Amino acid sequence: MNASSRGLDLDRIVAVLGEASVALEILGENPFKVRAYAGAARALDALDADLDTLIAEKRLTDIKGIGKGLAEKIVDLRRDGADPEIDLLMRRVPSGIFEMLAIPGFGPKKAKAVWEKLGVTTVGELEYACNENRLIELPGFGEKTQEKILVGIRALARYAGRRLRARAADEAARLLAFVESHPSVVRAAVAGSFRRGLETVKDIDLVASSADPTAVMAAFVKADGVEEVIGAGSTKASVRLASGLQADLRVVGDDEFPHTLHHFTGSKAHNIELRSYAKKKGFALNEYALTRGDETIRVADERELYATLGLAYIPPELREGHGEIAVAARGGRPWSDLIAPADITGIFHCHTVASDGKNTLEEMAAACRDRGWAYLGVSDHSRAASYAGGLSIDELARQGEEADRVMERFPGLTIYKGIESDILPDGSLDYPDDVLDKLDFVIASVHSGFVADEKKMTDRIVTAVKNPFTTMLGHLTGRLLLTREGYPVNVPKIIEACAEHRVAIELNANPHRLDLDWRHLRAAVDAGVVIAVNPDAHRIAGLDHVAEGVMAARKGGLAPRHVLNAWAPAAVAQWLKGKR
Ligand code: DGT
Ligand code: CA
Ligand code: ZN
Repeated sequence: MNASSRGLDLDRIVAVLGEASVALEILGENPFKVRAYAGAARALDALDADLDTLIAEKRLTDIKGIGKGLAEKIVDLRRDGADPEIDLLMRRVPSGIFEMLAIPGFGPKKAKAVWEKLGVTTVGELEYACNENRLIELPGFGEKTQEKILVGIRALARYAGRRLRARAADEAARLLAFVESHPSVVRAAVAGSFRRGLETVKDIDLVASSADPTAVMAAFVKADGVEEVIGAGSTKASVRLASGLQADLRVVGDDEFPHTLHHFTGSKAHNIELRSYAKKKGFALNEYALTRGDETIRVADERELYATLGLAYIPPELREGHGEIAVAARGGRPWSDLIAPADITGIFHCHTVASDGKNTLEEMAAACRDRGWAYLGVSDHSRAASYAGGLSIDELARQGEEADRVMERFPGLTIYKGIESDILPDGSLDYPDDVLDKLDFVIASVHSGFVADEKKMTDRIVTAVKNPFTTMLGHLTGRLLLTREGYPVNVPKIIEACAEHRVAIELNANPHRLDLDWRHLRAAVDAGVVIAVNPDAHRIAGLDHVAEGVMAARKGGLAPRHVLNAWAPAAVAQWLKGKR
């Protein structure tokens, strides 16, 4: 028999049978069937006869381990490239599950457990679940396994396309320090989407000035962590780092530096708009220089570049081509008032060992004090979140007493007693009113019962916003960056409801979330909604995510006055009281 052009070759057939066996195991099907598929895959893999001959002579069943049913499937795969029964089977298992199996030490049994017990169906969700300590509770797992899985996931992520900005930060800093340390380098900076504070980045762009670019290039391609040199010319080098990230370095003369830095900071949309604006003003702007007629205009830095063009300085975070040039040209808001990490006066949304956090309330309190913060809003999971150790009414009351004790030990630190309440399917909160009434604040979040119906989801959230006990709305869309789209919701409608009912909106600062997206923040604050930059910390280190959140807030153009936890502590206290 001659296979049609759609038919699979032997290797692919082996792979399909192997995957089918895994799918059967994950679905909990008959173990004999699981083994039959795996056995057939192995037998074909070891085949030394010609497959097409065996098929033509109907001798497939002569192979040990291949029965009549499987022989028919192999014929289908060889002839049509597919088999109906295997297709049906594969459709029952989310494709992300198979990607998980690439994690070392993570087999079908573990995949089955996390899918069934935690609803995890992608590598990204699995990573998130590990970070939230969800795996240690599962039978057959433990702290060590969880840690191993995390290491495995990082290894997998090495060659994926984009990555979280936070994941590139260490390497960006290290490479910048390396370039800056070169004796001939005058100035150097990280550019690109990283500098603009975008939530994900494709690569690391670096720009440097030097009188000896060749020497800088030669050093750069030999830097620690460089695994492969993709290209190296006289002014540009591209390398692949051991982490899988690509890094590009451009080296120019120091006169050109502000222009080159500006160009490679982008964004492309901002660059294109700025060039056409410059042209209208009689200038010509490119990546090396600003000129007017025959005259080359030297600028010391980017500030001078914008000033020369008659524009207010536009910080990198705002250079997205979202109308910022028009604002700067109108002499509109100068962005020197953008929020910075030092403006943060305290934090809300912090978990402890009482639910699924790693540290005690006391440890979290000490960490907040160490960071110079005046208050900590503790909000463990509510009782419906049984998978996350949600608090019973009694446990919540005990945490309140614990908070009082801890506060005595940390004078100057206020602990606001709160809860991260699940928004139940009907939009109600997870405790009776008299329990909620005793709390200082309530974060209402959707954690389960995601539905694809935008209207239903929006109504559910708006119902929670209308609840007089809701103080703020947690991670509004439920997205996980690079992993899972948020559930469909009508964000403008929710913003409107929050404005009307004086509910703050969280900017969840976890680098996987950064939810609400910065692209919506402007509309929220323009409607009068207050934003809370919340770390959603599950351990002490998680508190520092607040810096990522502040970066996203800057991209949204927010000033401290727009951000609840950048207000003076007394104003925060008053706002919370005003809600009640
Ligand atoms: P990424 O890498 O996808 O996270 O985002 P970027 O913005 O870092 O993009 P990248 O690395 O491709 O290029 C860096 C900057 O170079 C970009 O922000 C603006 C500038 N650039 C790149 N291509 C063009 C272009 O075709 N026209 C203009 N005007 N600028 C460009
Ligand atoms: Ca880039
Ligand atoms: Zn949380």
